[in-house]
Amino acid sequence: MVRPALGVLVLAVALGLAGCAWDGPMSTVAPRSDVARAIHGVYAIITWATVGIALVVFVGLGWVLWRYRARPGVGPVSQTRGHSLLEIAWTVAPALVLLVIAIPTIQVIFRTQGAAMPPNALEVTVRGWQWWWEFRYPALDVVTANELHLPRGRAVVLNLEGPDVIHSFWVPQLGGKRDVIPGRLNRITLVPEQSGEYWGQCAEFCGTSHANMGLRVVVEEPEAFERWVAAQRTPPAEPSGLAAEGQALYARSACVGCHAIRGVSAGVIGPDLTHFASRDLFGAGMWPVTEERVIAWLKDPPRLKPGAKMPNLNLTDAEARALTAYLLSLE
Ligand code: HEC
Ligand SMILES: [Cu+2]
Repeated sequence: MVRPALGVLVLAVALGLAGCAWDGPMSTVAPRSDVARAIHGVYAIITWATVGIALVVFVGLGWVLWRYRARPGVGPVSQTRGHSLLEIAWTVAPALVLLVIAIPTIQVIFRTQGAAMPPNALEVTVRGWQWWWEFRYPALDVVTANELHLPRGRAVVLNLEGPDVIHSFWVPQLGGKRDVIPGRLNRITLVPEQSGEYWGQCAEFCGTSHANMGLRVVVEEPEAFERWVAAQRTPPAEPSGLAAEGQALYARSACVGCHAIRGVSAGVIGPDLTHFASRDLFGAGMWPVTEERVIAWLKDPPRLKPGAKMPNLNLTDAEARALTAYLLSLE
C-alpha cells in the first residue's frame, strides 16, 4: 500500500519541479527592475526566516520524538500544565517574527506605490481589455497592443486603466501584480534594469479568455527604443497588389468600426493595427504573426479564442487572404 502511494508522490513532485525554471521569462525569482528586486528582497527575507523557523521546529520535534520514544521499562514522563515563561516566549517570538516581516514589507509597499512622478519618466497608458492589452505612449504619439516596448534604465510610469472589467497587470520579472480597475487609476512606477524579453499575464479572472490574455515586454537599449518609436510613428507603406485589394476591402468592411489604422480608420474597440506586422505575436501573446495564423483568426476569431469580442464576419477565403496580405504589409 505504501509503495505505490510513495511512487505517485515522487512522480507528482518530479513533474511539479520539471515545470520550474529559475530564469524563465515569467520567473518570480529573477527580478529585472528596481521594483521587482525590492519585492524579491521581501520574498527572500520571508523565505529564509521560514527556513530558519522550520529548522528549529523540526529539529526540536525530532529530538523530542527520539528522546521520549517508548522504551521498555520507562513509564509516562511528567506532564507540565501552565508555564509562564514558555507562554511568554511563544507569544513574544512570533510577534518578533511578524515584526521582522512587517518592516520591510511596509517599506516596499510604500516605495512601490509610486506616488511621486520621477523626473523624465516615460508615461504609458495601459488598458486591460477583455482579452488583450492596449499600450498608449501619449507623449510619443504611439499606440500598440500586447507588446510593450520600454527603454532600459529609464523610469516608466504605467497608468493602468480598465475600460471594461477588472484585470491585473503582472509581469513577474518587472513588477506587479497590480489590479486594473474600471473608474480608477492605478500606477506602477519602475525602472527596467536589463534589456530582454519578459512575459506577463492577466492575473485577475476577467471572463472566458482570461487565460488567453498574455503580454510581452521588450526592454531595449535606449537607441533601439528610439528606433522602434520612430518606426511606429512612420505611416505604413502604401500597399500594392493583393495587399492593396485587402486595404480596399478593409476600408469598406466592419473592421473600420473597431480597429484603428492611421490614415485609414479610427476604431477603438480592438487593437490598433497601424503596425500590426511589426509585432511578433498577436491575440495577446497567442500566435505568431504568420499568414496561416492571421487567416485562421480572421475567418473565425471566437473559435480560436473563446468569447473573443471580434465576431466571425463570414469572410470568404479570398477575402481573408487579401486582408491578411494587407495586414502583413503593415510593418
Ligand atoms: C466588433 C469589433 C471588431 C470588428 C468588426 C473587427 N475586429 Fe478585429 N479585433 C477586435 C477585438 C476586440 C480584437 C482583440 C481580440 C483579442 O485578442 O481578444 C481584435 C483583434 C484583431 C486582430 C489581432 C490584433 C492583435 O494584435 O492581436 C486582427 C489582425 C484583427 N482584429 C483584424 C480585423 C479585421 C481585418 C477586421 C475586418 C475584417 C476586424 N478585425 C473586425 C474587434 C473587432
Ligand atoms: Cu484576466
